[in-house]
Amino acid sequence: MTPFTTKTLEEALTAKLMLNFGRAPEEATDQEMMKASALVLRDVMAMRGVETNKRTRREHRKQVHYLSLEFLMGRSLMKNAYNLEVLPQLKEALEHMGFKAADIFEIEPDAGLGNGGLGRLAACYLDSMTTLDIPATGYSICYELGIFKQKIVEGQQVELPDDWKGLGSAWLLPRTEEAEEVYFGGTLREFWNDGHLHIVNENATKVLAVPCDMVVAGYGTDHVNTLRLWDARSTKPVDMSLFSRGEYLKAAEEEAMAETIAKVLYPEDNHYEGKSLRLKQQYFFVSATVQSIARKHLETYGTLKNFHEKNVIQINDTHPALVVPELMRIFIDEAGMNWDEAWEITTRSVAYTNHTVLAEALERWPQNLVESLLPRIWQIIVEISRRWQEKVENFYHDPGKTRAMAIVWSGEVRMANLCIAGGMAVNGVSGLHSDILKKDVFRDACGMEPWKFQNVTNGIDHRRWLSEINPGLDSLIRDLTGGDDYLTHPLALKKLDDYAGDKAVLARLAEIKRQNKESFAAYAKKTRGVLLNPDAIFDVQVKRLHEYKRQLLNVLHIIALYQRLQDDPNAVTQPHTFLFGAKAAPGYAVAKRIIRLINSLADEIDHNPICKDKLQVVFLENYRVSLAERLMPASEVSQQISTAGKEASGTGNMKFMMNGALTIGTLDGANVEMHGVLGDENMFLFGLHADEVTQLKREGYVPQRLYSRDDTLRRCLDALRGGFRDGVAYDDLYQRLLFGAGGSPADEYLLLADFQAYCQAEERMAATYTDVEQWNRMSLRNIARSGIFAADRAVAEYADNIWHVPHK
Ligand code: 26W
Repeated sequence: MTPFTTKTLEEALTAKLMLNFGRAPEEATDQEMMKASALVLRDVMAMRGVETNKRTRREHRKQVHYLSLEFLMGRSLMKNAYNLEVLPQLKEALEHMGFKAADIFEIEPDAGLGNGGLGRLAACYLDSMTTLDIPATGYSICYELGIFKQKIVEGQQVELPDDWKGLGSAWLLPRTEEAEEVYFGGTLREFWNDGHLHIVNENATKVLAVPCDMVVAGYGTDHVNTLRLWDARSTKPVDMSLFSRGEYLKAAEEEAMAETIAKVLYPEDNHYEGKSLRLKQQYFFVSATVQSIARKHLETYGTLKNFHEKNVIQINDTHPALVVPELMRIFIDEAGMNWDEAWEITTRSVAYTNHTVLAEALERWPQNLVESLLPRIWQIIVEISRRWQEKVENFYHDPGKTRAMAIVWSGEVRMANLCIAGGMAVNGVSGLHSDILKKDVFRDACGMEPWKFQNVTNGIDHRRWLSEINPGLDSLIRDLTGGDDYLTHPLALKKLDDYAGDKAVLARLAEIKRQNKESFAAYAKKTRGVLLNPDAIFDVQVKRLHEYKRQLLNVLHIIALYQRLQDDPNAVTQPHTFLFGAKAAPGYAVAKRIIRLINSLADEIDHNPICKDKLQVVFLENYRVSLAERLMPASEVSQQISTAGKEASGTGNMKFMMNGALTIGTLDGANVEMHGVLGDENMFLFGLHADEVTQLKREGYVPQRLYSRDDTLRRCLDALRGGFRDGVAYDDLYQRLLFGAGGSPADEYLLLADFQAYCQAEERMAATYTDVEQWNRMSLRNIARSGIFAADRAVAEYADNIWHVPHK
């Protein structure tokens, strides 16, 4: 039901401007208008939230709690207006009141509370859980600074703080009355009372966790959910009078801790650092969350004994793994349960999603750190570990397996094993990834408890990533499928397949892409001063910068193309623009070098007249959700070229596909499922398969052999080594590929092994592009078959197979 007409919305905005900012519409700034719009929509959602909560309590509905250290929400104004079905009214009201709607949407900062895939997935799932009427809450930290802003200065990445809360906080509702206290450090004192052993934590540092709630609207429903972001505060301001009582230092410590905990999101993606502040963040948000869930449960049911029947806690990778001992602590220390009962309830409440198989991303906390920071939690982990180990020994009688499955081992706490032991389900995020978990990474655990291991292939919010950001395509789909049914039934996109032979439809699809390319080019020109040629293929690789994602392989191919063009200026007839966007973790030196290389190459090509209107490379600064929203509709080629077996799923791949881009990819992650629905004929597959990668490494991979054997490759690598016109040499990258460096083997990610196959795939792609009709047909089929990659499907699978909650 639409909550507003244009007129009533205008009235609400006017009232909001006057009440909150003391302004009449004609005096208000864009910022004030953006805030007023957010507040008006927030009011509607908050009212619906009251109803949703009442119903959940009244009907004793089971609730999902989605815990993630990252929620990469991006912007919310257009999204919420879309979901509330008032987007046209909002645009009209803004224009009528003398504002440019596009400008109002544009000034909203991205809520960048995440790094990449894992964080964006959490945001998409929140939308689907709400749309499917599942009572669900997301939990994370209200970071003061989100993912850093990236500037490119002289070709290199510079990180700037992302102070998003000024305008971004318009969506947040602080709830001081629901604050929780979280305890760090201190010493344990045990005593017996009433026949029970009691444990109290003395001299602990106390931090107050204050929820800042962000209400989330679903589409086509009045159901709303909440994203609860915990802010850290000290319980009381430091008081000099405490000095005489010797409590001053404690108070100062509490204040310092409170100020740092929620300060900044860790910008490492797929790389574990082991910093104590990160562990504090994890426990802070886990403890506050579990206490808050338990408190509400007790209010409704008066007991925690049925906790698992009414709650399920989904943990997004191992980062919130401390929920397992924290639940045990609350059940035992606060509710007085015995170990077995507490364990039974815990292990029936928690489920764990794994998002990476990279060894360097697996969390292993030093035992000393856990012990000193979280003494009671440590005791509980030790007992969990002891019992688990006993179970493993009794099952396998094999010391090798005992070691592999151990939770506490040689001075470390292995968080993945803790999650497997303490949870009812473990899932990977694509078919291939889940198989690798079962057969390799968690083989022994799967052998003992096979029923726990599942697959849920990732999905994306297709309302945001198609309908909202690509209105041209949205209206074509509505015309062809007879309405907006696809918004809630994404498989309805399949109907598009019937038009694969319809020239008029294909022409219209081409025209939509053309328009989107032109508007992206206009945006790039306005904001970055880069001139993009809309006649060129828009060939895009956007994702975090990581060696396994092989941006460097893309670069090697571009160098080869560039060299071919120098030999023969007529070698390239179809203009080709390669677009990159990627943030590198600030401490990841190699990734930063690759960014610089891309910029060096872009500059070289830019200055060579032979390349004019033929070849162009552009590095898009500060890749983020809102930039992706502009880019996806304009993209024609999607680069998904990770070393097979390394990318758990990928979700960017799905966004491109839904917007009609064709994929050049390896059989990795969800590309495998894409291939399953598209077949060889609708994508450009290349390269080694996951098992071939393993085998090649086992046999001993010698990239130098490829270097000496392959002239094109050798010439490419030599050019890379010497660098380009800016005088920066890339001998370091050359050395890494041919000889290895810093402990990593030569060409760890097999770029050289896949180089020829990749070049051939690029050639097949370029040849297909010249057959305009064929290209558009393939594009249409990609859109038609992308329905299974909707987050609605993924969330429904979680609900049916893991959470056991009903849904729409
Ligand atoms: C502890 C440091 C750290 C930080 C983040 C380790 C690991 C991570 C994430 C798990 C990395 C991540 O975002 N993984 C991505 O998750 C996506 C959603 O499932 C997948 O689509 C990507 O393939 C995977 O790389």
